[in-house]
Amino acid sequence: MAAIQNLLEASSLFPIPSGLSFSYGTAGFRSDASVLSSTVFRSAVVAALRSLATGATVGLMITASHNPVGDNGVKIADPDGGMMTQRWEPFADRVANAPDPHSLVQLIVQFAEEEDIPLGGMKSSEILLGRDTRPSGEALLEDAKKGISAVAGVVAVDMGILTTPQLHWMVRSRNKGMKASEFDYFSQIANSFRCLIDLVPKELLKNKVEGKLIVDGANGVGGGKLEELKVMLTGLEIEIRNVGRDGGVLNEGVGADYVQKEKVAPSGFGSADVGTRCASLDGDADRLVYFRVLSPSSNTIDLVDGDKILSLFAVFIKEQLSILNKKENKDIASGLPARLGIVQTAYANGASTDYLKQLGLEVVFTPTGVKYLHKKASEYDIGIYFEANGHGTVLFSEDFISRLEAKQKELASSCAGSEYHNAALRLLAVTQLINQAVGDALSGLLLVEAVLQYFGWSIQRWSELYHDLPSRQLKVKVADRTAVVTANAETQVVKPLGLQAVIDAETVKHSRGRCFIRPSGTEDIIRVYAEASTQEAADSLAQSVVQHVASVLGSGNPQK
Ligand code: 16G
Ligand code: MG
Repeated sequence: MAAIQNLLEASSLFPIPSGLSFSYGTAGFRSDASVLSSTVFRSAVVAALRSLATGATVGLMITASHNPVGDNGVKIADPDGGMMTQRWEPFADRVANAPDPHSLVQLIVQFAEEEDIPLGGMKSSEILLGRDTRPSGEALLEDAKKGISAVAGVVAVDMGILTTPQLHWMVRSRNKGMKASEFDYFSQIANSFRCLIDLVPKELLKNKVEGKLIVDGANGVGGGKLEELKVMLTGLEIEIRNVGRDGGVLNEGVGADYVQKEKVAPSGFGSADVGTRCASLDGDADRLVYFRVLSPSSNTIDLVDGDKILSLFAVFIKEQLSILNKKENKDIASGLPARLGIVQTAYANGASTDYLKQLGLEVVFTPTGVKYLHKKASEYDIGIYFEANGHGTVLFSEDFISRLEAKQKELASSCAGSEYHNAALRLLAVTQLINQAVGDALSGLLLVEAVLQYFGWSIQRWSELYHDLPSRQLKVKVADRTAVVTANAETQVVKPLGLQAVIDAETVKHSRGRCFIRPSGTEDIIRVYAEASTQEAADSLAQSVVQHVASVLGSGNPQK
């Protein structure tokens, strides 16, 4: 069959590098860019098959997020704009590692049969391609195009340089039959931001949030995109640094990952910025953290991480819902009942979880990785999820959005301009502003800014919602990270047997102690997280657990 022959010939131009094995991992394939050609080609084949299988547009993004500039990676976005279904991950792994073109094609033919995918049929579908600003991206994107054209009936649409969340947004919009260009993305979030600012209660305008926001673009794709978006924004003063044009290196001493892990100001920020509200994006702009430089003589910061962004959003949304559901609200025949769920991982600071529970919110936990949090959050009418590292968003169910729209219309005719009507309009604006496909630093940043203006809060006031418990994260190099198996959203070690009891015995020695270990999904290491009432106690708990892990699993030294 011509289609098979075509695939065979195309893949023979992309031999896999010897001695390496690739794994789809927490967020797609990632590696040194120089060895990724065949992986990108083959991932594009997988994306093409996914598109044929679903009969819908699929996305393929070339990025390695916060990794060093020499790395690159590739991940696939499903038709709903979320991560590729986990069910297909083992297939993606087998495709990436098939030793030669013949076994590759055999694998694909067999999978296509099992999944009823029309190879070589008349069906036609498309893949949206995007890449970040990495120098290796351009060539890898060409490899992806070859992978797509090797599958009959599928076409590649090159969307150019994008943030990861922009591409996910475009895939989702395209499949919903909505406008999906970059201009549409910018317009939608700029307009909904404007709408939220216009809805700030007049009496609160006097508390106007002081001063400008300074954003660290990680020398990645986000800074330049924010510059474009900024032109369309009113009601916000932003200065953008580390845009990647002045010799700064991607993710080197800059970016959300660096700021969150090291708890220091990124390069380009210093004494002149003390007290100012600052934000940091990661290399592909799907993570966001805020911070405030504390002292003119050092680069220490007050970190306002994903947990606090989540808390800010939760307080705001809860307030809008309680306005709509006020008992004395005679203007509405019925309120707007909504199941609001908060999704965190074990990395969430214990103080944030306590705070959210004190607000009466339902808090649930999943393993690390956006795909797990996103899935859980989608089970609610409104699901807010964030990892402490700044990945997160707010999801609204279709059913809730249609009830909200109906309520808005009802209120517009009965009590336009009332607080009830405004609360409905605010929630509707949030559904438009915040990226429904995936966590998005740019839209997240605008929602933070709108909510701060709504409450009239400075970054300091926001940060004081609760005080983080001191914590420490360490990593241990081990011979085989898969030897560690966890359960209960990574809070319990199931294998090796006995290790959890040892961790428990160490943990109870410390007031407010909490500790867990997990194999990293992106590096060949075991991560150790400890929390306690003092920094010394958190450090000592982490250290002692590192020692136990090393002695059970045979390893080198703990690393920060
Ligand atoms: C990836 C994940 C992130 C997770 C991190 C954990 C996505 C888009 N990104 O960056 O959610 O927090 O991996 O890394 O899913 P680790 O497994 O090495 O600790
Ligand atoms: Mg990222």
